[in-house]
Amino acid sequence: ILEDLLQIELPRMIYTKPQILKPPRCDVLMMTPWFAPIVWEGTYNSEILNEQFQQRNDTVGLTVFAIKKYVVFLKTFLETAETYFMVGHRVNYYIFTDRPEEVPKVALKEGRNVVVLQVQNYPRWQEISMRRMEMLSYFSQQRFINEVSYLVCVDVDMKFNDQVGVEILSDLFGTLHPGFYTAERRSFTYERRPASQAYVPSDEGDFYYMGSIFGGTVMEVYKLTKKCHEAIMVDKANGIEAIWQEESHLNKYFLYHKPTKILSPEYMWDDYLGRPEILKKRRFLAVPKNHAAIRNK
Ligand code: 2GW
Ligand code: MN
Repeated sequence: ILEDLLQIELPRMIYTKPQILKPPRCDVLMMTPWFAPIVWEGTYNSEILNEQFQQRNDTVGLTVFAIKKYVVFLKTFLETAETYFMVGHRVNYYIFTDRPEEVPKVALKEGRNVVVLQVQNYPRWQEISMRRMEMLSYFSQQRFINEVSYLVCVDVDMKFNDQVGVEILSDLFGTLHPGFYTAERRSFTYERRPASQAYVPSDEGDFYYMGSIFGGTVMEVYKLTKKCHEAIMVDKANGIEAIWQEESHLNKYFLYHKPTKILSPEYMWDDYLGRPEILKKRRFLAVPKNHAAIRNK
């Protein structure tokens, strides 16, 4: 990746210059203490980022699980991704499902493909959610490593509502949970039982990250998903399940493997939280679901 970057030469571009004494945002944190950017509207220039990325001719993999009834979310998910996700770049959608015949046919733009990966279903929903870590690690080394540079791993009960582009890409990225970005450390819903591998003591923690969107290079996603899966299996052997399943393990992982970029809640919003002033865009939105109807067999 470093070699690729060294070969990039930008064309002449016209844009307003960065202002050292006028930061683009004064209302939000734009950088972590370990120098990872936090991505907010207004803080980056898509033209520059797109030009740099274009020259690398990389493909981005978007992974999504649609097990059992959750196939109903695929149509809107894919249609809105075609409009807003990595526009102008190469994209592979990897759809993990137990119902391949129910994957809708959606018109795709050039350079974009759907790959359906048949996987088994698990009776417990907690298991469906957690087993994503196992399947992502398996397919990362088996397949993704040969096909894409970056992976973006998301929930399917979502829709794109504004641009989500290459500004999110980095070696390892996580996303601020929209319900906790202003919260104190003690109210983060980390796993608090020392018996779990996901345990985080009350005097540690940077942010509370949401499990519904994370990613990075295939190698970093492989390491993350493998480690989380192994921790989940240790918990299982010990008869314990983390409070928020794989999201708890993800939070533990990010505490000790700091993400190199962090997405603001623009990239994971839920309208029941309203429209705070700091939120200039709602790029990726939770789709309201009828829990009773959709979740039971
Ligand atoms: C079925 C019953 C109850 C809960 C989930 C499911 C289910 C989930 C399912 O029948 N089929 C299926 O494909 N899933 C996948 O798991 C699907 O990709 C879905 O988006 C994902 C997580 O389940 P979801 O979206 O219903 O849970 P949320 O929106 O409450 O997700 C948060 O919490 C989860 C763990 O409890 C995960 O960490 C998730 O990443 C979080 O966003
Ligand atoms: Mn969800």
